[in-house]
Amino acid sequence: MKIVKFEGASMRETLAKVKAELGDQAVVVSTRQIRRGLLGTAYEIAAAIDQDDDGPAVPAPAPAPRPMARPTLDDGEVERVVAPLRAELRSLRAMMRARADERPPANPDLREELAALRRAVEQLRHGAAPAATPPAPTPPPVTEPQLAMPSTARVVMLVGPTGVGKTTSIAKIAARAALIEGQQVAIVTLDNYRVGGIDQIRTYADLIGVPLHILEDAAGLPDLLVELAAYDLVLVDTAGKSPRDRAALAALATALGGLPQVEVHLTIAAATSPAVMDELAKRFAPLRPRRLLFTKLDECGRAPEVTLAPARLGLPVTWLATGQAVPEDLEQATVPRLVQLARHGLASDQVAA
Ligand SMILES: Nc1nc2c(ncn2[C@@H]2O[C@H](COP(=O)(O)OP(=O)(O)OP(=O)(O)O)[C@@H](O)[C@H]2O)c(=O)[nH]1
Ligand SMILES: [Mg+2]
Repeated sequence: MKIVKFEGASMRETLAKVKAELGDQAVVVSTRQIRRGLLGTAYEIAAAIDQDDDGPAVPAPAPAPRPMARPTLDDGEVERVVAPLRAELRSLRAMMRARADERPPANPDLREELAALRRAVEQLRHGAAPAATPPAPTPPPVTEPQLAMPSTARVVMLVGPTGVGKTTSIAKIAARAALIEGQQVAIVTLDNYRVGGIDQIRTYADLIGVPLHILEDAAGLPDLLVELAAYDLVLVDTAGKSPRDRAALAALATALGGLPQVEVHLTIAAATSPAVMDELAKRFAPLRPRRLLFTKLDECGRAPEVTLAPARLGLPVTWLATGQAVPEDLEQATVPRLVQLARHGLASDQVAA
């Protein structure tokens, strides 16, 4: 495997260089904006390519057989393995309790995860050897709400309060899809009244090289989506809504009522308090959000709400925005990552690095 770095004036140009030199088999491993001169910027892409001269690919070695169960473990060893499981169990229990009264948890995957952890702790207490790694959770059925779930729709709309990072997140998602994954992407904005709102998204669309459609009125969305049917991904940006914007929210809800294909993501800053998150979920409920997108993880320490809110609101998390840089500061949410951020925050990455 060889890693080669390329530079260019734009992402598109740099990507073209990667393709010209390494061909279609190259895999982009990182992208970043770099400074050139006092005011100039350029883009750097690191790409990886398999090298033939490394010799023929050898099949991966078969996984080592699991160690045989040992009859006993000393107390310290049991404690070392049990402690993180016990903490996990506690946080899952707290999550369950927060979900509601005495009813059994509605989410079967949380229930399964909890049961698996309980079994693991019991096993260790009774002297069985620990598995090398915790048992892999069974893949979740896509119809049930989970803590984390990737976006599955062709049309994605971000909604949420003012200034939370909707437009920046749209730019990050668009840049990754268009420039790294080679998808045909279009951006639509409904943010037509805020001064500078259109300029901001237009700048991003021009830089990424994707078309931007400005909609005056949410009622035009169904026709526009028909027009954009050939695109792999259509990202719809909306204006932040204050509680006074009830009319705009109602108009958008009406348009969305006939567009079940639009996957609405409620975008919230990770440091938002549980009470405010619940209030936002209520306010945006008419838009029927199907996912959560957490932003500004770089601005908070521990972020317990990134695991608690999805369980409480019944909405899985798609993406996590971890800073202002486009397109770097965006991650696909996974359950282990959410648990890590909930417990230790983003700063723990630097400690671990
Ligand atoms: N620190 C940090 N800042 C962010 C993040 N995402 C966005 N921002 C910044 O937050 C500010 C507002 O971002 P926008 O993308 O314009 O927010 P918006 O939700 O589109 O705002 P409105 O359209 O006014 O509702 C900008 O300065 C962004 O650079 C993030 O993950 N971390
Ligand atoms: Mg915006």
